[in-house]
Amino acid sequence: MSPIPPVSPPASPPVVLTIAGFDPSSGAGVTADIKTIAAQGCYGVACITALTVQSTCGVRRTDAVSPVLVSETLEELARDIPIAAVHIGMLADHSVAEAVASFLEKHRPPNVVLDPVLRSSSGAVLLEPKGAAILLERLLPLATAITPNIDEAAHLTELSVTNPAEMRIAAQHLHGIGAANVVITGGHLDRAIDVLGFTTPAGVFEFEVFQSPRLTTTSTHGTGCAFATALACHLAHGRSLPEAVLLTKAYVAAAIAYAYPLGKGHGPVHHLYRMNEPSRQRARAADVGGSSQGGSSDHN
Ligand code: PXL
Repeated sequence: MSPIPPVSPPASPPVVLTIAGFDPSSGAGVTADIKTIAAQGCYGVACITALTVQSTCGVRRTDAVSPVLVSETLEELARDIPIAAVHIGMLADHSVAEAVASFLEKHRPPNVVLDPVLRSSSGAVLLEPKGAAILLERLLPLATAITPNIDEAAHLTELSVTNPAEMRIAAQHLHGIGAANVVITGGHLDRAIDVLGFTTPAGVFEFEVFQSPRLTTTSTHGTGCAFATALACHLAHGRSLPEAVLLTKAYVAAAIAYAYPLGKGHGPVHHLYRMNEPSRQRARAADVGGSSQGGSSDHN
């Protein structure tokens, strides 16, 4: 009988850190982000910046976490685990934004995707104006990419942002104030148009426009979080920005298309829709039946 070969541990996936608020309905915020991260084949760790009281019907209340707790959480994670990418979502107030900025300035983690979350779609303030100033002055220059939607782009640039031409101008403006790369998401337009302004290896700021049909649905809660978090994951996998945006857009479109009804308001997207794909179900059934050689190495 041949000896049993030593079992080597499986390769660890890239670790993606999400720094964001807690949405108890798990459509947005850290619990949604962990699902998005798992769906891209990465391992998610999280630092909660704020608790919110909300459901699919809207945000009722937000309470920022103590900035000391945020700093200690980030330092604890950074001491222990190599971080391949960071997603930054809701920051709630300026003291939390400052704690996050100090962490980024000290550790300079790679692949930082900054989603400038200012308000919920129900209109609740998710970052007060003093916090937005910190975001622009200290976080934006440290981000690999910033992912405002058209409303956030208009707010940050004080420009009108209602069509692809204005999206380009706003992206150029954000680049001018220190953003290396900018993705303005236009899910609110007639077609789902995203404009990527990115710095080429030769140092030139170029544009690429991504278009897809607009999906008619009420399951849109957390699409911004899913987009920014999936983008961080694709960068963690080593993909270029244009490729990462393309893959991210496809993921979010499918997560919207596969969403199931939940709650009385705007339901969540189906972050883990890939678990229901027939080929994966067959692979899992084969695994359970013991007939497989150990299953697929595909994490998605
Ligand atoms: O989608 C923006 C957003 C981000 N993070 C948290 C939220 C929301 C919107 O409600 O609650 C925690």
